[in-house]
Amino acid sequence: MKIVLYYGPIACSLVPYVTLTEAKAEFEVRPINLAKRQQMSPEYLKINPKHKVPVLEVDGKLLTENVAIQSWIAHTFPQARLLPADPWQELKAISMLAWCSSGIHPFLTRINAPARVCDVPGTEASVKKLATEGLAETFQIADDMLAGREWFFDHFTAVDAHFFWCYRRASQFELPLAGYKSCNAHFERMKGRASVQKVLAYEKDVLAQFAKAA
Ligand SMILES: N[C@@H](CCC(=O)N[C@@H](CS)C(=O)NCC(=O)O)C(=O)O
Repeated sequence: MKIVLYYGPIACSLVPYVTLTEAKAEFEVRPINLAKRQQMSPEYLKINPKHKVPVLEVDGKLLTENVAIQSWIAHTFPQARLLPADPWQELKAISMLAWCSSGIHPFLTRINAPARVCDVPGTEASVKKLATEGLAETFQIADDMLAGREWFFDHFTAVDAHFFWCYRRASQFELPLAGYKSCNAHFERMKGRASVQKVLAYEKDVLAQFAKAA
């Protein structure tokens, strides 16, 4: 089986990189330079007309959306236990993945690119403020969920990888995160995993390659 991951540094394609690594899958990575708008190139639009990373290619078949990609990885490599075994708990985990994708990620996008939401001059600060408030609410919910626990479920799952990316992205915007004690402990725990250390080192290399090519 040939697995290819279309990956952009900093972006949420970090999540399948982590879970594929946790699953000990062999995979090739094709870096996409989002800063240079490579996702809008005619070649990439054939791969994903939604011009997003991640895309997972499996024996020539293309899969988009982290929720689906995480489910595929978890079901293809069951020994990695990336989703809980109990069917109800598995659905709870998929619900959490969907929340990361559609409940948390959009606030990060608004903070990163407020003009994508509203291009009326002078509204940028307001878009960011509202998104920051929305994000704070999601982090409080996550903080309550993580209180007294190591992981969102009773062992590490894909949900931990997805939430880690959300939290890391928020930390890059220098938002006030100190109060989320359990999220911060989870963040540090995640940084201790070999899979996360691997992707962060890889991200550094790719960013250096992109800078050299610029
Ligand atoms: N719902 C998608 C979101 C993917 C997404 O928004 N990716 C961003 C990077 S984090 C992207 O590729 N943006 C480029 C663009 O919008 O042109 C998922 O969960 O996979």
